[in-house]
Amino acid sequence: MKTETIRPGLCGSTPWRALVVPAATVIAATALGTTAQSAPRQAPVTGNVVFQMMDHEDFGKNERCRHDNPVVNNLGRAPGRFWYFGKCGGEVRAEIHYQLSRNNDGSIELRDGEVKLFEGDSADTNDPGGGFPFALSPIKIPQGQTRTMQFHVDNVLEDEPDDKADITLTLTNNR
Ligand SMILES: [Ca+2]
Ligand SMILES: [Ca+2]
Ligand SMILES: [Ca+2]
Repeated sequence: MKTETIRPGLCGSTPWRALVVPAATVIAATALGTTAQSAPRQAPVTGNVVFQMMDHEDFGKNERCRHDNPVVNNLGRAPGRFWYFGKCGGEVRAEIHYQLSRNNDGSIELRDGEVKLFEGDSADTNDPGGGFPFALSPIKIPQGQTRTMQFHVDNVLEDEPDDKADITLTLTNNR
C-alpha cells in the first residue's frame, strides 16, 4: 500500500498534495504481504477535486486561484481517510477531508467529511476562518457510478466573506 505523509507546510511551491492515511496501516501491510497474490485487485476510486478560491486584500484586487487536482484513492478492506488542499494569495488555505469504505456489494461509502478554511500570515497558517462537517450520514456510490459534491466555505470567524473557497469533489467507483 502506497502512503504519503506530506504535510501542508512542507510542500514548497506545490499548491496542493494528497495525504493518504489508511485507517489500519499495519494490518493492511500484513495482509498485503501474506495474501497479495490471491486477493482480488481493487480498482481505485478516482475523480478530481477543484478549489476555486479568493484571498481578500485590503489594498488592491483580491487574488483568485483555481486548482484542479486529480483524485486517486486506493482503498483496501479497511476504511481510508483522504484529504486535499488548495492555497491562494499567500494567506488562504482550504482543505477537504473524508473517509471512504467499501461494502461487500462493491459500493463505496463516503462519510465523516469536513471542509475547512484557514487565513493568516501565510497559506500554511493554522488560523481558522471557517468550516463544517458533511456526510454525517454515509453517501453511497454504487459500482460504476459517480457522485459530485459542492461546498462553499468562507472566513466567517473573521467576518471576511471574500476569503473563500468553492470546492467541488467528484468521485467515481470504478469497481
Ligand atoms: Ca488577504
Ligand atoms: Ca494575498
Ligand atoms: Ca486570520
